Amino acid sequence: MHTPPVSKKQAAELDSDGFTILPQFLTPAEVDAFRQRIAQLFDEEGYSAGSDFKLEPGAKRLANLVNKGSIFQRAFADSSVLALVRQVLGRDIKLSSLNARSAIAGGGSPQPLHADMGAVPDEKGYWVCNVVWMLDDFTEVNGALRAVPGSHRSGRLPQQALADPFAAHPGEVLITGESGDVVVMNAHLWHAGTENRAAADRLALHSFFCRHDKPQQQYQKKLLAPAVQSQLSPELRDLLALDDPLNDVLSSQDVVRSGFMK
Ligand SMILES: O=C(O)CCC(=O)C(=O)O
Repeated sequence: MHTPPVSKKQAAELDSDGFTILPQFLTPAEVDAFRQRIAQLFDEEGYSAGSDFKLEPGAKRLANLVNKGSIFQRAFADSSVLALVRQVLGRDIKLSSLNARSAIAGGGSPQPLHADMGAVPDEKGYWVCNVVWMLDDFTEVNGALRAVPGSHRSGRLPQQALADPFAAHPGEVLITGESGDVVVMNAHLWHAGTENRAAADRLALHSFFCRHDKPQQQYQKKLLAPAVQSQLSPELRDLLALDDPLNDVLSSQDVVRSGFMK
């Protein structure tokens, strides 16, 4: 597995701005392999794609990807990415969910500024961190992420602090990049997928992590088939919290949480 090193500057940006971009972190071959498997899954799942989590207007989604191919381990078990996630959340982390999201060309429905899970930091600090794996270029017109640098330190949610979370924010930046780039983001950062005004859909994978003492967005132990679970290494089982009684208590109530989708 090709894992480019992360610089001190990138690590510092994650602290100060709330996100950092890892350029060309995936090889073109890795991007192609992800795209092929995701296209196959969209075909297989048809209209029900994404309904195992939530449907979102303006986007096609796939959920529960750990269960849908070992290829997706690349997107949640990378040592450099995990080091950055631990920089945000502390040592004890787990995967909260692994999903794909394709902003539909001309699909309208931009997202409001939000923090994932509607999460605000608690007395122990940050507890959500998201990693966005660009499988298409993110351009100014095709639904790139917008984010308000530093807002992860506000201790508030956009829906509490802003009159209109859909409106442009004076401090926001557009996070553009190339297919193969990866964005590691403190998910308390106020962020949103923008409208895709281009001619083609725009695809990304989201590996979403949380602190060990919080519920998973998608309870992996329940969602992963026994045959998938039995193939996982001890390290991956640990990341998925498959043998963690605390996680069973926290995550087993079927409450599906997003930052903004009802
Ligand atoms: O795919 C993207 O551009 C990110 C979307 C996002 O922020 C989300 O679904 O929470």
